[in-house]
Amino acid sequence: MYRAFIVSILLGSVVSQAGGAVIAAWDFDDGDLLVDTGSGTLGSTASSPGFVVDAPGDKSLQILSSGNNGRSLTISVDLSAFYDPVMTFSARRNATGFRPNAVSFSADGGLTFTPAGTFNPASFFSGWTFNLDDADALDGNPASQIRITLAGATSTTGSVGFDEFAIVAIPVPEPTGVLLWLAGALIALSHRSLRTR
Ligand SMILES: [Ca+2]
Ligand SMILES: [Ca+2]
Repeated sequence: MYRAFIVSILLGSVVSQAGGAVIAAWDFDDGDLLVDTGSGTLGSTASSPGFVVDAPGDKSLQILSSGNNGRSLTISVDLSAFYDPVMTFSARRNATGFRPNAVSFSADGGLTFTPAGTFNPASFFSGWTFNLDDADALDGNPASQIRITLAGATSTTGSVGFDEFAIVAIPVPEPTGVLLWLAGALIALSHRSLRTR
């Protein structure tokens, strides 16, 4: 059931994101929070985020300890030429690790946040998708932020791991393209009205 649910939400996002572009992505394989594909920033208020080697050449981000309950990861992206953003990532937790973790978004550069759901990671890495296509305030917004707030760790060895963060969104059509289309439509309309006279 659990697996089927994750697969179905992933498929749903693929369908709705036809034509989407990767705005920013992080694989953490280089052991830092700097963006690895596209442009954007990933900030952390958690104390000492670490990087775990999962396989040769593959690292993931790890945050440890109930002391980080309430701390957050915040992605900032410029969506001035994009709309309908989707965030995908993999996450896992250990037995005393963080859950539930909350996703929220900000359309004003981080002054205010709107809740967008929660997730409970499994003990193994599995994929999560948060489709923010209803968050219309992010469409075309250069000060868009998406935040994960950690909660529920019950020991100093409680952990959560993240990998393969991506923000995908749909490019806004080029203004010149829209203007050309409008001009063409107007010409076609005027021809038609001339012909019907
Ligand atoms: Ca990785
Ligand atoms: Ca990096």
